[in-house]
Amino acid sequence: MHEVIAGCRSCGSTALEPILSLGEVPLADGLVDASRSEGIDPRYPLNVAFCLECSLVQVVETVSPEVLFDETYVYYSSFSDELLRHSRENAEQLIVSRSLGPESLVLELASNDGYMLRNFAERKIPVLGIDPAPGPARAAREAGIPTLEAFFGEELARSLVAEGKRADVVIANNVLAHVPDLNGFVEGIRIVLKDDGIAVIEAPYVRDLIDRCEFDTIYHEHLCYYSVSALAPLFARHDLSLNRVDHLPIHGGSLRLFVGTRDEAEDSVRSYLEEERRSGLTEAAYYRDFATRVRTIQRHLLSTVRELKEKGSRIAAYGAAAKGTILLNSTGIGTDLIDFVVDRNVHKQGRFVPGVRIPIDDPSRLEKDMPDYVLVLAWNFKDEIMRQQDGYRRKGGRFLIPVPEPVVV
Ligand code: JHZ
Repeated sequence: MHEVIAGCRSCGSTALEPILSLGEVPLADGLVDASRSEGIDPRYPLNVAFCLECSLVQVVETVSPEVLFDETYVYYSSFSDELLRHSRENAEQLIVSRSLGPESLVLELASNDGYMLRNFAERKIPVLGIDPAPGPARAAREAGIPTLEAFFGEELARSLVAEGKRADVVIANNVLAHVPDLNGFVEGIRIVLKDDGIAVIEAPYVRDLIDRCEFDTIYHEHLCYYSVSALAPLFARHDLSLNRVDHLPIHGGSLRLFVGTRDEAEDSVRSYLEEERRSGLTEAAYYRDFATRVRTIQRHLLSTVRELKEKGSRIAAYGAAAKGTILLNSTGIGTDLIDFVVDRNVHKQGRFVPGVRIPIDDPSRLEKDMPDYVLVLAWNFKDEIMRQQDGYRRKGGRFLIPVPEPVVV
């Protein structure tokens, strides 16, 4: 059902130092349909290692992408206003900075439900989305965004080029972490990119993950956790140049990378590389206390939730996020402590969080049921969620934010 890598996903070195084990957990986005409620949810070991050669942090187990991104994959990007705003701003900047128009082509890898490409399509800029998950790809097509339901890699890139499709802009947000054939994916970007084109790539920043103990963002979909130091040699191996790095708050802290076929590296790249070396991010020692800090947070969170429950509180959770599956299962918070989870994504409602089997409902249930506390599993969108749930809060409801350390607000 899963494979264990023989060497680093980027450089191939076998010098991999284990840094964390989250035990055996279900697939983070494998939400359980009511019709499957009889069965047992499959669990897979989840172990993280650091490559002593190229400093890439990675999960050593690979679950087949065909299993992860099948018909049951119901992550739709369009349910967060903040993500939509973030994507629109990015698109608007690119339209101006790259002078995009009717002759251009914007290609998005992991285009999901068309949340990003629609910003270009609205301006009559030709777009093509590529996404392997049938549900989101269908939603994108229904919204008028041409979308290929496929996994992107070297082969698909070559066939696009053979059809005369080379991109002025390749967008790859939250997908570089998801591909088992990392080198094939990056090679595919180089193949499909015009000589003067640009690839704009977003991925969660490993430094934020480690420093803020965002352990729940580790799961089988996320195979790699990137630093600039690990990324630069990956791109260089494929004759691509990392030309600019931005650090953004989205998803608990992400890197936005600007990559091209020409070496036009700005100062930001050099300063990130220097700063990462200075702070030790390229050394195994940086990661050695991570597992202990994760256990401390998990223990603290479990005891906080238990104490609230023992005092007679009713507790719900917000956000059937992938990271929520990991947080609940790896911490041991189940239906004994949490009554239900709410989520705006209508495709998630009526299903269950895998493993712990907590039912997922519509957010309007919070104000109706008035649980005493809401554990915010989508803590990366906590401001948006608390704003949206102001009614619940004003009636006396309280929120429990789990990371970087459990706090009631
Ligand atoms: P969200 C996702 O992970 C998917 P997840 C993926 N694994 C990835 O790579 C990372 O992002 C980066 C809901 N919600 O986006 C929507 C509301 O209901 O933090 C989502 O189901 N109301 C590919 O799933 C969930 O919460 C709201 O107001 O961990 C958030 O999931 C908002 C803002 C969200 O990431």
